Amino acid sequence: MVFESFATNLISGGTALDRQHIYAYDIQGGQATLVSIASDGSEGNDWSQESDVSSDGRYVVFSSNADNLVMTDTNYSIDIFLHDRDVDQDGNFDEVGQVSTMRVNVASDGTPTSNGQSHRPALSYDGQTIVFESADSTLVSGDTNGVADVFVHDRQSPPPTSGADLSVTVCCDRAFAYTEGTMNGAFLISVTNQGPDTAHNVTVNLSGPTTVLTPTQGTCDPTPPGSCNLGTLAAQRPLLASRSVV
Ligand SMILES: [Ca+2]
Ligand SMILES: [Ca+2]
Ligand SMILES: [Ca+2]
Repeated sequence: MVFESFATNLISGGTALDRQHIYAYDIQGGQATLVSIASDGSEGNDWSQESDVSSDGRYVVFSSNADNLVMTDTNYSIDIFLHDRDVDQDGNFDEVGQVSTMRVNVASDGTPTSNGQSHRPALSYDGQTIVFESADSTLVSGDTNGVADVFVHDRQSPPPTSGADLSVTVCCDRAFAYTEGTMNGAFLISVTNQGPDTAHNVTVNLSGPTTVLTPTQGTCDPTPPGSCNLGTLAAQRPLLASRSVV
C-alpha cells in the first residue's frame, strides 16, 4: 500500500522530511519506504500527494510540487510522477541505483508541456496506464474548452528518449584465447545511459559465435548472433551483461 504523511520518523536517514511525502508500506515486512524521490534517491524538495500503486507494489504514481524529481522540471507547477521501485526487475524493491522517477503528464510525443496543474493520478492494475486530471490545455491538440479534463497516459507506448544517451563498451574481463581458430573466453558488455532521461526498451544486438549471455537485468536470446532486451535503463545508470563464448 502507499500513503502520504508529514511524519518525520517513518524512515531513518532522511534529511528534509519536514514536508508531505509518499511512502510505500510493506504490510508483511512492516517497513515504510520513501518513494517521493528522484531516480538518484534525492528526496522531493516540496510536497507530494495523491498516490496510487500497482498491484505488485512496483510502480507508485503521485502528484508533486517538487521540481527536483526529474532533471528538467522548470514549469513551477504540480506534475504527475511515476516511480519505478525495481528498474532491474529482480524482485528486490528500492535498491540504490535501481529505481527511477519519470514525469507522466506529457504530450503523446513525450514533450513535457505545461500551462496548468495536474492532479489526482490513478494507476492501472499492471502499472502501465495512468489516468489523471489536468488543467493543461497543451497535452492534446484541440483542448479549447478552458477547463480541466481527464487524460490517460499509456506506458505501452513509451515516449521518445531524446534525453537518453547510451554508450556501449565491450571488454575482456578475463583472459581469452584463440585455440585452433576458435575463441574462448568471457566478455563484459557495459551499457551506460549518460543522459538525463530514462531509456526504454534497451536492446543490444550481438554478432559472433554461440554464446552464453547473462544480463544483470532483462533477458537475452543466445541464439547466434544473440541479442538482449535489457528493458528500462534509468538516467545516469550503467548495467552489465557478461558474454561467455563457448
Ligand atoms: Ca513541476
Ligand atoms: Ca531491484
Ligand atoms: Ca481542457
